[in-house]
Amino acid sequence: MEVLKQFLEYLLTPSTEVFIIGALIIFLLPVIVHFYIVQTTPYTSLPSILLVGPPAAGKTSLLTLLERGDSAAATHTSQIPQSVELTVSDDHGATTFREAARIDAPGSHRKFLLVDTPGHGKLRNQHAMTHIASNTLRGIVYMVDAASLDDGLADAASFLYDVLLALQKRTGAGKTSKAPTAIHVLIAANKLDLFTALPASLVRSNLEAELGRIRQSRSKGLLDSGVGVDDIGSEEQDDWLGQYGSEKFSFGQMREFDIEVDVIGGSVLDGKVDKWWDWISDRI
Ligand SMILES: Nc1nc2c(ncn2[C@@H]2O[C@H](COP(=O)(O)OP(=O)(O)OP(=O)(O)O)[C@@H](O)[C@H]2O)c(=O)[nH]1
Ligand SMILES: [Mg+2]
Repeated sequence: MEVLKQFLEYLLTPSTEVFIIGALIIFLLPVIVHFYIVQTTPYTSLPSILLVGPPAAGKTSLLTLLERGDSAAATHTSQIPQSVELTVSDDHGATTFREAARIDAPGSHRKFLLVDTPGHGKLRNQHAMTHIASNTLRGIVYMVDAASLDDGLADAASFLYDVLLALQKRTGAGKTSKAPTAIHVLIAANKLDLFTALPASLVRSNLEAELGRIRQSRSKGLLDSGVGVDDIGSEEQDDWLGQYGSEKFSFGQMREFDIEVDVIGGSVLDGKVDKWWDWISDRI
């Protein structure tokens, strides 16, 4: 009892030590509580949609259009990836991107990240591949310029081949343990406002044909060396896109790897991007 009384007396007598200890508690407690809360809440990262494709397809234009909700702004060649946080409404199809850009009240809607990557040959693989490996990825929008596909077909298809093969390997790798979520790919045929633009169905068939040719030439070294299809090891099979040994390539072959490919036309310039937006909303 005596000890307690003395201690209380000591506390209540004004002194420098007591003052300093009191001040420390007052200032440090909020900081400690803050770090405690941050540590215990699980880190939640937003689902993401990756925007890839050859240079000047209109990726950055689409990003700015969706971000602002009105007209697209002028863009220039991207050198670094750029991402914006966007919002989709919970009742799918009910909200256009214009309405979604104005949602600010909390309610039945979800946020996601749209990641724009540079299309330049020297930069694109590194950026695209890091994002494909990320486990927040929900979908890939592969944008092509449908008006210049005749000239750009080889380039557009070879990058698409790399992206699809990376996805195929990602699914394959998960077979042993927990399978990663299926990733859907949207081939956005942009610039349909131009009269030279190919319709989505032709963009699809041209890309499929070119992907088939690329697959053939990448495996040519093997086939020419005289080994039969049966003798080829599993390593070579792993680098084959789609159904192994098939003659023609079609996007339907990717279903075996849980990859669904859709081709939808549109135009960023005319603001005709609602079908793409609906596709994105369905993935979030
Ligand atoms: N006619 C037409 N032009 C468009 C459309 N969308 C984009 N463009 C133009 O295409 C050019 C390239 O657009 P960007 O958005 O910079 O292309 P990008 O895919 O980001 O290109 P990189 O950053 O180099 O990979 C710009 O001059 C745009 O104005 C469209 O729907 N129609
Ligand atoms: Mg860009």
